[in-house]
Amino acid sequence: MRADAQAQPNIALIKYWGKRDIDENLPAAGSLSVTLDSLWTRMSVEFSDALRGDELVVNAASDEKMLPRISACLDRVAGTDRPRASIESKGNFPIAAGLASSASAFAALVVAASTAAGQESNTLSLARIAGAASGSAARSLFGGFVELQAGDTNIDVETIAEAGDWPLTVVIAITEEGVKPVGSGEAMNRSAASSPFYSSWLEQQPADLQSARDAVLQKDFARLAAVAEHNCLKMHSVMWASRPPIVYWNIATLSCMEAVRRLQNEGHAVFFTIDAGPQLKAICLPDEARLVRSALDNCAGVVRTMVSGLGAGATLLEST
Ligand code: 2P0
Repeated sequence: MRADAQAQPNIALIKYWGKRDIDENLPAAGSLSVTLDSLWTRMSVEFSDALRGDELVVNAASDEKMLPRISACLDRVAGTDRPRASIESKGNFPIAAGLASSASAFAALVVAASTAAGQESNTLSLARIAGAASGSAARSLFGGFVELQAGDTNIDVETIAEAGDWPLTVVIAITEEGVKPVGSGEAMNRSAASSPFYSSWLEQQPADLQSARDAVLQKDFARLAAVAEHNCLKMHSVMWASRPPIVYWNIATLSCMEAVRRLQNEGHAVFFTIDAGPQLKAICLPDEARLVRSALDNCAGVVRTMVSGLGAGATLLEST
């Protein structure tokens, strides 16, 4: 009746930004990401008839705000007539700051909850349940390079290359530890409703996805860098042109972009991506990681940096 699972966040190189169906939380287009290995969220789920309601503790503090989304996800895993659950979550990186904490949280949650409910579920069906709670969470069920395809009524998710096939390094520059001003779900719905660039963004997603997929399969770093940066900047352009505008960057985010550009101009294999928050993620070949980290550490406004390789999908740690 109790199970613990761990998942790592993922960083999208081709972004998910926009929903086909808000109620079912179905993405409007596909996306492609890398799953990390050194950032993690651990979730423990225990079902008990003795509880009067679900209880959630995040990093040792009770969390009422997140609880309804967690409860709804547990209902999808174990049915609405399930026993109430005690859920405990721990992580080693900032929450709701554009570091995909909801991806690793819901990926770990569905693995822990399905095991605690005595189910033997396959990874794709768990990814679909996690995706209904948080679109990007579907990708954290899988390791390495992960592609999500958006169908009319469902998603498909798979690893297209293992972490060990092409071991890239991700250097994360944290420029602000606080919670982001606008949640990504609300921000993407605002983009869809008001940005004049939204329809072109969606139209171009299949071509970007194909280009990134080919680059990964051919281990063509320059091609992946070009399409991933372009895709990231298009997503932020959609946001900037929304009404009211959505600007997640701060001055340090831009300093980090400039630092990456300088390294590129010197011939180093590195590119950047930025999500729904002010942190910059630099993706590089492992040999370049020390140099990239030191360049980002030296940018004004960078609070700290974190380094991660690519890792596995969500895994069960323990069950009793
Ligand atoms: C991504 N992001 O592909 C994109 C890029 C942020 C920027 O997926 O509304 O928390 O819960 O489905 O998964 C973050 O959005 O959104 C996200 P919901 P989610 O990683």
